[in-house]
Amino acid sequence: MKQHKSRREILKGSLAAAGMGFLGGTQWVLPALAQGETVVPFTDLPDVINWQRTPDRRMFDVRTIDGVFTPRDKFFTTQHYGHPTINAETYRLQVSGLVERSLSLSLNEIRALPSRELVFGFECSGNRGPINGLASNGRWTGVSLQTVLERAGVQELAREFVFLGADRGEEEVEFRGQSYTVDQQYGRSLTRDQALAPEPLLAYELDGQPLTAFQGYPLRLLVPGWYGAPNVKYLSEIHVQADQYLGKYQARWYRTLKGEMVNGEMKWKETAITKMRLKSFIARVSYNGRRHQVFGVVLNDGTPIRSVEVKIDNGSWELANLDSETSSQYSWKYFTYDWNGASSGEHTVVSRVTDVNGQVQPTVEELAVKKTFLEHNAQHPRTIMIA
Ligand SMILES: Nc1nc2c(c(=O)[nH]1)N[C@H]1C(S)=C(S)[C@@H](COP(=O)(O)O)O[C@H]1N2
Ligand SMILES: [Mo]
Repeated sequence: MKQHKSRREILKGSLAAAGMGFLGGTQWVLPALAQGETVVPFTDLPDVINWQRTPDRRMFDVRTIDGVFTPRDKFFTTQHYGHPTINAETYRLQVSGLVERSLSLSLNEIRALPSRELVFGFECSGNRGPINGLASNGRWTGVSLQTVLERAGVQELAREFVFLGADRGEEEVEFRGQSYTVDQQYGRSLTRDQALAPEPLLAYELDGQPLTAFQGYPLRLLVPGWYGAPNVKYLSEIHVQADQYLGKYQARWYRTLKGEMVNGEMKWKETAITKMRLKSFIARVSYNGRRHQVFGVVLNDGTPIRSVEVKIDNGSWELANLDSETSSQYSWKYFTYDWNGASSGEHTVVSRVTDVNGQVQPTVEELAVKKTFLEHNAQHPRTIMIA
């Protein structure tokens, strides 16, 4: 607690003093930290990082983390069809298909339903080191999906719940060498069990204020513990059906091809992007005198964490401290490791996380059976230069 406050103060002061901006194409300049705390440069980063290449894709600089929640204007973002303009007055959430009563809910009607808060940090399934900028942590407010579905009444035959955004575009659908161009909305689906579970939230606030256009104004689905793609923004329709939804962003664009040994035979499985794989990464190394501190982030599906360990160069794995401020189930989590007596020169620093089921974050070698690049949760050694 105390440690975080001081880090926040330190960074706020020094970033403001340096007049630093983190927007489009700005090169990151190391902040001169106050109170003797200095950031050690990573040597595995490109010289110039384009944090916001387009309005639709913005990375968060994890070296600047200075509190539990990512600031609203720094929250990472990515979307496929730009930001649709939605009029809050005429906006309606449609619930249709295999329900007892179709619904058409205004924002006020949605806000009048019982609300709850959710602390949920997630990453895009394409997030990876060394930058790891497609991840953030938020405090969201909204209504349980369950509450809305109970109001509509779900029919016996309902198996698949399709969530469609108001954003749309032309997509090519390939079929046996032929290609058809059709208009499509961003869409994702949940099975009956997933949709009727208590966790999913229809969120209308981030950090106590209406969602930004980047984060899906006016309403988005959040599936706690899952990757970014299922968290449908600009949510305009929930369609309940019996057959499987095979839209592009459900079945094709977001999937993983991975080998798995079954009865001594390698089976190649293609799977949808759902729960976040167990991951930790090092976000920053700083020093005060000869005391160095390694600071990092853990993301997973909400399974409690047993430990995080840090390894310097070819040393042994050493236990890191898990931060209690980020201990709620679906928050991303912080860890720190105090490293004494670091010598000058280049060093390699790596972290690995283990959950209470004994699952350990894999090494790059162990993850080699994964062919496609999404869900890359391997341990990531980083290099730093100590003066
Ligand atoms: N409507 C809509 N929802 C969407 C997307 C999109 O393109 N359209 N992109 C998804 C992807 S791939 C990610 S990683 C997250 C990003 O959420 P954020 O912009 O709030 O960080 O939104 C998801 N929800
Ligand atoms: Mo994503």
